[in-house]
Amino acid sequence: MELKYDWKTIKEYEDILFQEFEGIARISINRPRVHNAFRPQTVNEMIDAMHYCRESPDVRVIVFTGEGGKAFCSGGDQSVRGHGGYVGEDTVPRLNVLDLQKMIRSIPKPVMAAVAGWAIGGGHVLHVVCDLSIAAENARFGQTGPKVGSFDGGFGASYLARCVGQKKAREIWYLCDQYDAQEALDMGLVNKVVPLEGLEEEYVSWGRKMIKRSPMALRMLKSAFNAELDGQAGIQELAGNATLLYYLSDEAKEGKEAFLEKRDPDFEKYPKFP
Ligand code: S0N
Repeated sequence: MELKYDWKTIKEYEDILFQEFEGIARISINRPRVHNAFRPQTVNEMIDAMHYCRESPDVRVIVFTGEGGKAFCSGGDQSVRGHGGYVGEDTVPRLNVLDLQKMIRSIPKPVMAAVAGWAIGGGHVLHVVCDLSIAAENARFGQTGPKVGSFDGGFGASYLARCVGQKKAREIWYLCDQYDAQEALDMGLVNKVVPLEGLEEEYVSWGRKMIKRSPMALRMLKSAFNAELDGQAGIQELAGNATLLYYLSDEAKEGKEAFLEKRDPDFEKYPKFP
């Protein structure tokens, strides 16, 4: 599908497009022949793009999507599924999509999924772990694990259950049924449904809105939402952000300066809040 906005390529890859427009990074799986199934290389490319997104102050919001309008992602490429994982050129079986899931969750910037067509299996989990999901009217969602001999017992089960509730999450996994965009909206699996032709405009509009919001407030909120669910790893993220804010304060700087000047720190002059 022709894009409406003037997206500039950040870096060329084989399996994905990685583009930028007005501070929005667009990571799009470009394997439409297999409904954008991912092989280890696809995932490695997305991980590389996410490293860029994390480091670049110019990237404020990320959107994951898929080329072709018929699929967001159909999960792990079954044709390269080997003994113990998905096999790439190095012949090593991997489940590297789990690393990507963690990156999506921990990057301190909002990540959206823009789902047109199929979001199935590991491709479904990919949209689930994003902060926000916008679906085109042709989107179809589902897990296939127990049908094709796999399962995702991590975010794919527990975070899905947090989104749609335990009963519905168990139904999705146990039955391997497919759900249309309206059903997904009704069960809280996606934030909004729009016509396919309006999907790009919608996620750009959401991106523009979030770019106007305080980056630090969004960062703190994301880690706060994660902390409630992610145990010690979640608390570590939230606490890391608290440390970042503390480092910005004069009180924290006094500690460092006193050490370098070989004197006792004077913390008395800093405000004591009730
Ligand atoms: C998406 C479906 C329902 C679409 O059906 P439709 O429209 O009838 O199209 P098809 O004719 O089936 O597909 C068109 C072409 O695309 C190929 N294709 C589609 N999906 C895949 C795929 N996942 N891998 C490889 N090829 C795919 C078709 O073969 C067809 O090609 P041609 O024309 O040449 O025959 C339907 O396509 C479908 O059901 N697809 C499979 C969905 C699926 O089961 N995905 C895998 C699910 N599992 C995972 O994703 C695991 C992810 C993972 O890495 C993981 C993570 C955490 C923990 C564990 C795991 C784990 O691997 O176990």
